Amino acid sequence: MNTGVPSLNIGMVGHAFMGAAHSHAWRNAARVFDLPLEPRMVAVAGTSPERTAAAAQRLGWSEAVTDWRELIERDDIDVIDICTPSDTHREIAVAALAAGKHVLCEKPLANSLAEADEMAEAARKAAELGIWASCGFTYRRQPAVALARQLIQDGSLGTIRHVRVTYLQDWLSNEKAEHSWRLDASRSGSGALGDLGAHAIDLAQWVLGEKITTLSARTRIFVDARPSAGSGNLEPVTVDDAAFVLAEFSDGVIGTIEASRYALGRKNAFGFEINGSNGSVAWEFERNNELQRYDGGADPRSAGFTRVLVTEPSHPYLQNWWPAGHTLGYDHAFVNQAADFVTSICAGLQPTPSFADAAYVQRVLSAVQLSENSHQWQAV
Ligand code: SOE
Repeated sequence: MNTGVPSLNIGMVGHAFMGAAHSHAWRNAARVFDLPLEPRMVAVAGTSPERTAAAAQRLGWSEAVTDWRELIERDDIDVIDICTPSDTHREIAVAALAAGKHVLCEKPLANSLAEADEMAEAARKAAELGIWASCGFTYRRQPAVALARQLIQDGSLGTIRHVRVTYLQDWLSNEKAEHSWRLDASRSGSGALGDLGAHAIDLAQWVLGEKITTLSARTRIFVDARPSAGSGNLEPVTVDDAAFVLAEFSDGVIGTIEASRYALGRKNAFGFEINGSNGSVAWEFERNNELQRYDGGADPRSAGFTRVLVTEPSHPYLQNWWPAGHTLGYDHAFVNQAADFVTSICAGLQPTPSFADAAYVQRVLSAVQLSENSHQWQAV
Protein backbone atom coordinates (compact mmCIF):
# COMPACT_ATOMS: atom_id res chain seq x y z
CA MET A 1 0.00 0.00 0.00
CA ASN A 2 1.24 3.50 -0.68
CA THR A 3 -0.61 6.11 1.36
CA GLY A 4 1.93 8.81 0.59
CA VAL A 5 2.93 8.76 4.27
CA PRO A 6 6.71 8.31 4.79
CA SER A 7 7.66 4.77 5.70
CA LEU A 8 8.97 3.02 8.79
CA ASN A 9 11.01 0.11 7.51
CA ILE A 10 10.59 -3.23 9.26
CA GLY A 11 12.85 -6.28 9.27
CA MET A 12 11.35 -9.37 10.89
CA VAL A 13 13.26 -12.36 12.25
CA GLY A 14 11.33 -15.66 12.19
CA HIS A 15 8.30 -16.54 10.09
CA ALA A 16 6.34 -19.26 11.88
CA PHE A 17 3.11 -18.74 13.87
CA MET A 18 4.13 -15.44 15.48
CA GLY A 19 5.85 -14.26 12.28
CA ALA A 20 2.59 -14.76 10.41
CA ALA A 21 0.59 -12.89 13.07
CA HIS A 22 3.07 -9.98 13.07
CA SER A 23 3.18 -9.85 9.25
CA HIS A 24 -0.58 -9.50 9.14
CA ALA A 25 -0.28 -6.68 11.67
CA TRP A 26 2.42 -4.75 9.81
CA ARG A 27 0.43 -5.11 6.59
CA ASN A 28 -2.78 -3.75 8.11
CA ALA A 29 -1.83 -1.28 10.84
CA ALA A 30 -1.76 1.78 8.56
CA ARG A 31 -4.96 0.66 6.83
CA VAL A 32 -6.85 0.77 10.12
CA PHE A 33 -5.10 3.46 12.16
CA ASP A 34 -3.81 6.89 11.12
CA LEU A 35 -0.10 6.44 11.69
CA PRO A 36 2.59 9.08 11.33
CA LEU A 37 4.77 6.57 9.47
CA GLU A 38 3.57 3.67 7.38
CA PRO A 39 5.17 0.28 8.19
CA ARG A 40 6.93 -1.14 5.11
CA MET A 41 7.71 -4.85 5.17
CA VAL A 42 11.27 -4.71 3.87
CA ALA A 43 12.80 -8.12 4.68
CA VAL A 44 12.26 -11.29 6.68
CA ALA A 45 15.08 -13.46 8.03
CA GLY A 46 14.98 -17.22 8.55
CA THR A 47 17.44 -20.08 8.51
CA SER A 48 16.34 -22.07 5.45
CA PRO A 49 16.64 -20.18 2.11
CA GLU A 50 13.69 -22.05 0.56
CA ARG A 51 11.32 -21.76 3.51
CA THR A 52 12.22 -18.13 4.14
CA ALA A 53 11.70 -17.20 0.46
CA ALA A 54 8.33 -18.98 0.47
CA ALA A 55 7.34 -17.25 3.73
CA ALA A 56 8.36 -13.84 2.36
CA GLN A 57 6.11 -14.36 -0.62
CA ARG A 58 3.20 -15.73 1.39
CA LEU A 59 3.39 -13.15 4.18
CA GLY A 60 4.17 -10.11 2.01
CA TRP A 61 7.84 -9.30 2.65
CA SER A 62 9.83 -7.74 -0.20
CA GLU A 63 13.01 -9.71 0.53
CA ALA A 64 14.14 -12.88 2.30
CA VAL A 65 17.54 -13.27 3.98
CA THR A 66 19.10 -16.17 5.88
CA ASP A 67 20.99 -14.29 8.58
CA TRP A 68 19.26 -11.84 10.93
CA ARG A 69 22.57 -9.92 11.17
CA GLU A 70 22.01 -8.74 7.59
CA LEU A 71 18.88 -6.94 8.74
CA ILE A 72 20.70 -5.22 11.56
CA GLU A 73 23.54 -4.06 9.31
CA ARG A 74 21.24 -2.44 6.75
CA ASP A 75 20.68 1.31 6.80
CA ASP A 76 17.24 0.98 5.27
CA ILE A 77 15.74 -0.89 8.25
CA ASP A 78 14.40 1.03 11.26
CA VAL A 79 12.69 -1.69 13.33
CA ILE A 80 13.71 -5.27 14.13
CA ASP A 81 10.72 -7.46 14.97
CA ILE A 82 11.82 -10.65 16.79
CA CYS A 83 9.47 -13.61 16.27
CA THR A 84 11.91 -16.46 16.94
CA PRO A 85 12.12 -18.95 19.85
CA SER A 86 13.11 -17.28 23.10
CA ASP A 87 16.68 -18.67 23.25
CA THR A 88 17.55 -16.21 20.44
CA HIS A 89 15.87 -13.08 21.81
CA ARG A 90 18.74 -11.70 23.88
CA GLU A 91 21.40 -11.84 21.18
CA ILE A 92 19.20 -10.38 18.45
CA ALA A 93 17.64 -7.65 20.62
CA VAL A 94 20.89 -6.47 22.18
CA ALA A 95 22.63 -6.33 18.77
CA ALA A 96 19.69 -4.55 17.15
CA LEU A 97 19.47 -1.89 19.88
CA ALA A 98 23.25 -1.33 19.72
CA ALA A 99 22.87 -0.79 15.97
CA GLY A 100 20.22 1.89 16.60
CA LYS A 101 17.17 -0.17 15.57
CA HIS A 102 13.88 -0.02 17.46
CA VAL A 103 12.90 -3.50 18.66
CA LEU A 104 9.61 -5.32 19.10
CA CYS A 105 10.29 -8.73 20.69
CA GLU A 106 7.89 -11.64 21.19
CA LYS A 107 7.25 -12.99 24.70
CA PRO A 108 8.60 -14.32 26.97
CA LEU A 109 11.32 -11.68 26.81
CA ALA A 110 14.09 -14.22 27.42
CA ASN A 111 14.92 -17.65 28.80
CA SER A 112 16.40 -16.47 32.08
CA LEU A 113 16.31 -13.51 34.40
CA ALA A 114 19.98 -12.72 33.65
CA GLU A 115 19.21 -12.47 29.91
CA ALA A 116 16.08 -10.40 30.54
CA ASP A 117 17.98 -7.98 32.79
CA GLU A 118 20.69 -7.59 30.16
CA MET A 119 18.03 -6.80 27.55
CA ALA A 120 16.32 -4.30 29.85
CA GLU A 121 19.65 -2.58 30.45
CA ALA A 122 20.39 -2.44 26.69
CA ALA A 123 16.91 -0.95 26.17
CA ARG A 124 17.47 1.62 28.94
CA LYS A 125 20.68 2.81 27.26
CA ALA A 126 19.10 2.86 23.80
CA ALA A 127 16.14 4.89 25.11
CA GLU A 128 18.56 7.69 26.02
CA LEU A 129 19.22 7.97 22.27
CA GLY A 130 15.54 7.78 21.31
CA ILE A 131 15.70 4.10 20.32
CA TRP A 132 12.79 2.09 21.76
CA ALA A 133 12.10 -1.51 22.71
CA SER A 134 8.87 -3.27 23.58
CA CYS A 135 7.71 -6.82 24.26
CA GLY A 136 4.72 -8.51 22.56
CA PHE A 137 2.28 -9.18 25.37
CA THR A 138 -0.43 -8.87 22.78
CA TYR A 139 -3.48 -9.72 24.89
CA ARG A 140 -3.20 -6.23 26.44
CA ARG A 141 -4.51 -5.05 23.07
CA GLN A 142 -7.74 -7.02 23.18
CA PRO A 143 -10.41 -4.29 23.62
CA ALA A 144 -12.30 -6.12 26.42
CA VAL A 145 -9.06 -6.53 28.40
CA ALA A 146 -8.19 -2.86 27.95
CA LEU A 147 -11.75 -1.97 29.06
CA ALA A 148 -11.33 -4.07 32.23
CA ARG A 149 -8.18 -2.14 33.02
CA GLN A 150 -9.99 1.19 32.48
CA LEU A 151 -12.79 0.15 34.87
CA ILE A 152 -10.28 -0.86 37.54
CA GLN A 153 -8.08 2.19 37.11
CA ASP A 154 -11.02 4.64 37.25
CA GLY A 155 -12.22 3.05 40.50
CA SER A 156 -15.49 1.61 39.11
CA LEU A 157 -14.89 -1.73 40.85
CA GLY A 158 -13.81 -0.16 44.17
CA THR A 159 -10.99 -1.75 46.11
CA ILE A 160 -9.75 -4.85 44.33
CA ARG A 161 -9.67 -7.95 46.53
CA HIS A 162 -8.61 -10.82 44.33
CA VAL A 163 -7.82 -12.00 40.84
CA ARG A 164 -7.92 -15.44 39.18
CA VAL A 165 -6.17 -15.91 35.88
CA THR A 166 -6.11 -19.15 33.90
CA TYR A 167 -4.39 -19.86 30.60
CA LEU A 168 -5.21 -23.39 29.44
CA GLN A 169 -4.41 -25.32 26.28
CA ASP A 170 -4.53 -29.07 25.58
CA TRP A 171 -2.12 -29.78 22.72
CA LEU A 172 0.08 -31.97 24.94
CA SER A 173 -2.74 -34.08 26.38
CA ASN A 174 -2.00 -36.64 23.70
CA GLU A 175 0.91 -38.51 25.30
CA LYS A 176 2.19 -39.47 21.83
CA ALA A 177 2.39 -35.86 20.59
CA GLU A 178 5.83 -35.09 19.13
CA HIS A 179 8.69 -33.35 20.86
CA SER A 180 9.42 -29.75 19.77
CA TRP A 181 11.61 -26.80 20.75
CA ARG A 182 8.87 -25.71 23.14
CA LEU A 183 9.61 -28.81 25.29
CA ASP A 184 13.36 -28.23 25.46
CA ALA A 185 14.43 -25.93 28.33
CA SER A 186 17.61 -24.88 26.51
CA ARG A 187 15.44 -23.42 23.70
CA SER A 188 12.28 -22.25 25.45
CA GLY A 189 13.44 -21.58 29.02
CA SER A 190 10.30 -23.07 30.54
CA GLY A 191 7.08 -24.72 29.38
CA ALA A 192 3.49 -23.72 30.08
CA LEU A 193 4.97 -21.27 32.57
CA GLY A 194 6.87 -19.06 30.10
CA ASP A 195 4.62 -19.66 27.11
CA LEU A 196 1.22 -19.17 28.76
CA GLY A 197 1.95 -18.13 32.34
CA ALA A 198 3.98 -15.14 31.10
CA HIS A 199 0.87 -13.79 29.35
CA ALA A 200 -1.20 -14.42 32.49
CA ILE A 201 1.29 -12.66 34.77
CA ASP A 202 1.63 -9.67 32.45
CA LEU A 203 -2.13 -9.38 32.05
CA ALA A 204 -2.84 -9.58 35.80
CA GLN A 205 -0.19 -6.97 36.60
CA TRP A 206 -1.22 -4.63 33.79
CA VAL A 207 -4.97 -4.80 34.34
CA LEU A 208 -4.56 -4.26 38.10
CA GLY A 209 -1.72 -1.75 37.76
CA GLU A 210 0.17 -3.69 40.44
CA LYS A 211 3.16 -5.98 40.62
CA ILE A 212 3.39 -9.47 42.10
CA THR A 213 5.66 -9.26 45.14
CA THR A 214 5.61 -12.76 46.70
CA LEU A 215 4.40 -16.13 45.53
CA SER A 216 4.19 -19.81 46.20
CA ALA A 217 4.16 -22.14 43.20
CA ARG A 218 4.12 -25.73 41.97
CA THR A 219 4.98 -26.97 38.51
CA ARG A 220 4.60 -30.49 37.02
CA ILE A 221 5.96 -32.52 34.14
CA PHE A 222 3.32 -35.16 33.29
CA VAL A 223 5.08 -36.86 30.36
CA ASP A 224 8.84 -36.77 30.61
CA ALA A 225 9.83 -37.98 27.11
CA ARG A 226 8.27 -37.66 23.67
CA PRO A 227 9.13 -38.94 20.17
CA SER A 228 11.33 -36.66 18.11
CA ALA A 229 9.66 -35.30 14.96
CA GLY A 230 12.44 -36.65 12.75
CA SER A 231 13.73 -39.98 14.10
CA GLY A 232 10.87 -40.94 16.38
CA ASN A 233 13.45 -41.57 19.14
CA LEU A 234 12.31 -40.52 22.61
CA GLU A 235 13.66 -37.12 23.68
CA PRO A 236 13.42 -35.84 27.26
CA VAL A 237 10.88 -33.15 28.12
CA THR A 238 12.78 -30.62 30.23
CA VAL A 239 10.10 -28.00 30.81
CA ASP A 240 6.98 -27.84 32.98
CA ASP A 241 3.69 -29.05 31.51
CA ALA A 242 1.65 -27.06 34.04
CA ALA A 243 2.32 -24.32 36.60
CA PHE A 244 0.13 -23.16 39.49
CA VAL A 245 0.88 -19.95 41.38
CA LEU A 246 -0.58 -18.29 44.48
CA ALA A 247 0.49 -14.65 44.32
CA GLU A 248 0.43 -11.53 46.49
CA PHE A 249 0.40 -8.16 44.71
CA SER A 250 1.94 -4.86 45.82
CA ASP A 251 -1.34 -3.29 46.91
CA GLY A 252 -2.71 -6.16 48.96
CA VAL A 253 -4.52 -8.00 46.17
CA ILE A 254 -4.21 -11.79 46.30
CA GLY A 255 -4.51 -13.98 43.25
CA THR A 256 -4.01 -17.32 41.53
CA ILE A 257 -2.47 -18.02 38.17
CA GLU A 258 -2.79 -21.35 36.35
CA ALA A 259 -1.08 -22.35 33.12
CA SER A 260 -1.35 -25.78 31.51
CA ARG A 261 -1.06 -27.49 28.16
CA TYR A 262 -2.93 -30.56 29.48
CA ALA A 263 -6.38 -29.06 30.06
CA LEU A 264 -8.17 -31.46 27.75
CA GLY A 265 -10.82 -29.64 25.74
CA ARG A 266 -9.35 -26.18 26.37
CA LYS A 267 -7.76 -24.92 23.14
CA ASN A 268 -6.69 -21.38 23.97
CA ALA A 269 -8.70 -20.70 27.11
CA PHE A 270 -7.16 -17.54 28.51
CA GLY A 271 -9.31 -15.70 31.03
CA PHE A 272 -9.59 -13.85 34.30
CA GLU A 273 -12.05 -12.80 36.97
CA ILE A 274 -11.35 -9.82 39.21
CA ASN A 275 -13.46 -9.01 42.26
CA GLY A 276 -13.55 -5.60 43.91
CA SER A 277 -15.54 -4.01 46.72
CA ASN A 278 -18.03 -2.43 44.24
CA GLY A 279 -18.04 -4.90 41.40
CA SER A 280 -16.42 -7.66 39.39
CA VAL A 281 -15.28 -8.22 35.84
CA ALA A 282 -14.60 -11.47 33.99
CA TRP A 283 -13.23 -12.18 30.52
CA GLU A 284 -12.35 -15.24 28.50
CA PHE A 285 -10.48 -15.15 25.22
CA GLU A 286 -12.73 -17.70 23.54
CA ARG A 287 -15.54 -15.12 23.94
CA ASN A 288 -13.17 -12.36 23.19
CA ASN A 289 -15.54 -9.48 22.50
CA GLU A 290 -17.42 -9.78 25.77
CA LEU A 291 -16.64 -8.44 29.22
CA GLN A 292 -18.82 -9.83 32.00
CA ARG A 293 -19.52 -7.17 34.61
CA TYR A 294 -21.21 -7.32 37.99
CA ASP A 295 -22.30 -4.05 39.60
CA GLY A 296 -22.27 -4.39 43.40
CA GLY A 297 -24.48 -1.27 43.69
CA ALA A 298 -27.31 -2.68 41.56
CA ASP A 299 -30.74 -3.51 42.99
CA PRO A 300 -30.26 -7.07 44.34
CA ARG A 301 -33.53 -8.15 42.67
CA SER A 302 -32.00 -7.63 39.25
CA ALA A 303 -28.26 -7.75 39.97
CA GLY A 304 -26.16 -10.32 38.16
CA PHE A 305 -23.24 -10.58 35.78
CA THR A 306 -24.14 -8.74 32.59
CA ARG A 307 -22.49 -9.07 29.21
CA VAL A 308 -20.90 -5.90 27.85
CA LEU A 309 -20.43 -6.39 24.11
CA VAL A 310 -17.11 -4.60 23.63
CA THR A 311 -17.57 -3.39 20.07
CA GLU A 312 -18.66 0.24 20.59
CA PRO A 313 -16.54 3.02 19.05
CA SER A 314 -16.08 4.35 22.60
CA HIS A 315 -14.39 1.11 23.68
CA PRO A 316 -10.58 0.85 23.53
CA TYR A 317 -9.24 0.53 19.95
CA LEU A 318 -12.68 0.22 18.35
CA GLN A 319 -13.01 3.75 17.02
CA ASN A 320 -10.87 2.66 14.08
CA TRP A 321 -12.38 -0.80 13.48
CA TRP A 322 -15.78 -1.97 12.28
CA PRO A 323 -19.23 -0.61 13.23
CA ALA A 324 -20.65 -1.72 16.62
CA GLY A 325 -21.45 -5.42 16.82
CA HIS A 326 -18.86 -6.44 14.20
CA THR A 327 -16.53 -8.43 16.41
CA LEU A 328 -12.73 -8.67 16.46
CA GLY A 329 -10.51 -11.77 16.88
CA TYR A 330 -6.99 -12.96 17.68
CA ASP A 331 -5.19 -11.19 14.85
CA HIS A 332 -6.73 -7.77 15.45
CA ALA A 333 -4.83 -7.42 18.73
CA PHE A 334 -1.57 -7.75 16.79
CA VAL A 335 -2.68 -4.92 14.50
CA ASN A 336 -3.50 -2.81 17.58
CA GLN A 337 -0.06 -3.67 18.99
CA ALA A 338 1.75 -2.66 15.78
CA ALA A 339 -0.20 0.62 15.67
CA ASP A 340 0.55 1.40 19.34
CA PHE A 341 4.23 0.62 18.78
CA VAL A 342 4.52 2.87 15.70
CA THR A 343 2.55 5.69 17.36
CA SER A 344 4.78 5.63 20.46
CA ILE A 345 8.13 5.50 18.73
CA CYS A 346 7.12 8.24 16.27
CA ALA A 347 6.16 10.43 19.24
CA GLY A 348 9.52 9.70 20.90
CA LEU A 349 7.73 7.89 23.73
CA GLN A 350 8.45 4.53 25.37
CA PRO A 351 6.10 1.92 23.86
CA THR A 352 4.48 -0.37 26.43
CA PRO A 353 5.25 -2.86 27.77
CA SER A 354 8.90 -1.82 27.99
CA PHE A 355 11.71 -4.35 28.26
CA ALA A 356 11.88 -3.39 31.96
CA ASP A 357 8.21 -4.38 32.35
CA ALA A 358 8.85 -7.66 30.52
CA ALA A 359 11.97 -8.30 32.63
CA TYR A 360 9.77 -7.98 35.72
CA VAL A 361 7.50 -10.70 34.30
CA GLN A 362 10.67 -12.77 33.84
CA ARG A 363 11.50 -12.09 37.49
CA VAL A 364 8.13 -13.56 38.45
CA LEU A 365 8.74 -16.61 36.20
CA SER A 366 12.09 -17.11 37.87
CA ALA A 367 10.50 -16.82 41.35
CA VAL A 368 7.99 -19.52 40.34
CA GLN A 369 10.85 -21.87 39.50
CA LEU A 370 12.68 -21.02 42.74
CA SER A 371 9.50 -21.65 44.75
CA GLU A 372 8.99 -25.01 43.02
CA ASN A 373 12.59 -25.99 43.80
CA SER A 374 12.52 -24.87 47.42
CA HIS A 375 8.84 -25.59 48.17
CA GLN A 376 8.91 -22.21 49.94
CA TRP A 377 7.24 -18.84 49.46
CA GLN A 378 9.45 -16.71 47.27
CA ALA A 379 9.91 -12.92 47.13
CA VAL A 380 9.95 -11.58 43.57
C1 SOE B 1 1.49 -21.46 21.99
O1 SOE B 1 1.16 -22.08 23.13
C2 SOE B 1 0.97 -20.03 21.82
O2 SOE B 1 1.17 -19.78 20.49
C3 SOE B 1 1.69 -18.94 22.60
O3 SOE B 1 3.07 -19.00 22.38
C4 SOE B 1 1.12 -17.60 22.18
O4 SOE B 1 1.78 -16.57 22.87
C5 SOE B 1 -0.37 -17.58 22.47
O5 SOE B 1 -0.95 -16.40 22.01
C6 SOE B 1 -1.05 -18.74 21.80
O6 SOE B 1 -0.42 -19.95 22.14
